[in-house]
Amino acid sequence: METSAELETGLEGFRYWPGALAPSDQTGLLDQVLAVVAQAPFYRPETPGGRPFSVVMTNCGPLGWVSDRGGYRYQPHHPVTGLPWPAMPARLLALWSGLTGEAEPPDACLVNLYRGAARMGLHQDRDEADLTAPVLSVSLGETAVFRIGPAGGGPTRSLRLASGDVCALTGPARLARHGIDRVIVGSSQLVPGGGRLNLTLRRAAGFRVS
Ligand code: MD6
Ligand code: FE
Repeated sequence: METSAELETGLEGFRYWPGALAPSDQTGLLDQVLAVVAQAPFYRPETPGGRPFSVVMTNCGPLGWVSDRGGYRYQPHHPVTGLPWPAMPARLLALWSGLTGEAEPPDACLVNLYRGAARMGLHQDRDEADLTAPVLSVSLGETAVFRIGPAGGGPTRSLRLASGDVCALTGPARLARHGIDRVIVGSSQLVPGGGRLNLTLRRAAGFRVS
């Protein structure tokens, strides 16, 4: 049977759990993410073409996604501090196993912070070694206008991702094109200083990293 998210987007394998995190779970997760940020501060990456991203980023887990003039890749250390990424918070590991049912834990979590006019252009997540494992996305703070469409191009649909919503790209939707058109400033007070946090959990390496 198709889920409502699949019906809305026409994308088999796109999963959406609105309100997956109750308010107390959101603050519990936020505390764990702020502890990550204290160890691994946000920084502003550049595209391979040398343009700064409008979002700032950090990571947790054994591997982190980075972008610079050398390209896109996963690496075990923060590009500015040189330190290993902090451990993946327990709440994220539990969410991954509970919602995806995957036997293997995620080995990378990219943390994006959107403030003001920050956005994310349409892209595919394809830097992971094994493109059969899902990518799970958790939203905290201000509501985002998310856009998603088929891997091969074609019509896109827009969906609002609010604080506590979780979605996943699985199976045939794993390479769907998606991005964030904008964030609705002032729609949540959860994140200190305002904004939206997005956490994307992945299996980046084709083998276990620890
Ligand atoms: C964001 N999300 O929500 C950007 N990637 O800020 C993503 O790029 C994303 O939502 C892979 C799977 C789900 C996602
Ligand atoms: Fe993505």
